[in-house]
Amino acid sequence: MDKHLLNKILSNFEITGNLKTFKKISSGYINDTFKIYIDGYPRYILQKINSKVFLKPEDIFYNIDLIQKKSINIGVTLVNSKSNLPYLIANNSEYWRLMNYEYDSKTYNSTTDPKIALECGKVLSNFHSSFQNIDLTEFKCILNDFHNLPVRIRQFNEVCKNINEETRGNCSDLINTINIISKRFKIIYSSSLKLRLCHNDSKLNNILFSKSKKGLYLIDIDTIMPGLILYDFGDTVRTLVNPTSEEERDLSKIKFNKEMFDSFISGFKTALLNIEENERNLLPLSVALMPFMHGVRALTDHLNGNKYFKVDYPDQNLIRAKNLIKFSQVALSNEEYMKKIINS
Ligand code: GN1
Ligand code: MG
Repeated sequence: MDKHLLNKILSNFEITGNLKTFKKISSGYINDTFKIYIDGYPRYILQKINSKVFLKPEDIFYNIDLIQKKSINIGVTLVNSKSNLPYLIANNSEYWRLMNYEYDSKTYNSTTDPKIALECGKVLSNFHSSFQNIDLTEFKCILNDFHNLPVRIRQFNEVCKNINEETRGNCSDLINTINIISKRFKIIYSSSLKLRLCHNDSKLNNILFSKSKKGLYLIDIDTIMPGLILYDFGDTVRTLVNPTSEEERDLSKIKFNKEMFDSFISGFKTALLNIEENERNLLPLSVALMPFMHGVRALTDHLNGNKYFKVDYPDQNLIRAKNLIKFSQVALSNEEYMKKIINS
């Protein structure tokens, strides 16, 4: 994206300052993200929303607006465009948004620091506590069946029907593993669990920290919609207790760091969040569910020609799928341990 175009986009937002420079942020598999420096200081995050994924981007802002109307502060602040909307529509169909950049903040792709785990626990339980009594009926569903595993498995099976023998051969171990493990999660989708307003993408690198490692808030507000606490709990924990990222090819590096889990739970218990018994019983399984579902989605996309996730090289979705499914297995073998800590 060239500087001229980004400048033009920015000129439609209510901002001050002169010399603007841009840095593309490469993490993220969906949107295009840029850090904006003004007079040498990082001041804003500019994003172009992926309209192939988010078919109704205005629904994202509708949900955020509802939250703000209830005077709940989620941390992220959107800058209004000159038409007084929290986004800009450019070239008829491109949705752009601008957010304030939290000065001196940072994110982690992976860490083994228990202090970070403790803070993640606090940030996640505070996020959920603030929505504890919110009326969900008004919120829009941003992405249908986003974390519906049975639907994701159906989509995966559909794609598998159409692959050639060579591809099937290359992925057969992974496909078999998926078919075996997927049964483990049936209990989640047959339980009647409380619907809550969820972040739905609460992985470690979507949690913002101060320089002194204090957890600030969750960023990446695209998928805030009703869901299960399991989705958020599982997504934060999978990225915290695994010392390596979901891009790692060397599967022997994928581990379950118990100290990180313990620390996360200590933080998670600090907020006054009411977790119901049937939710609590399934929290450990959610730590396997989320990487499993992301892995199935990544493999589906790989077999389908990488149409959904942005890829930097042809096998990226396959590498992620292998990594994520492997971590799911590791999490399943730590289910009893997690139960013990959660109930202690
Ligand atoms: C996508 O682009 P990013 O990293 O925010 C995806 C999430 C996955 C994540 C990584 C809308 O999020 O569900 O957890 O990749 N978001 C969407 O696996 O599909
Ligand atoms: Mg996201």
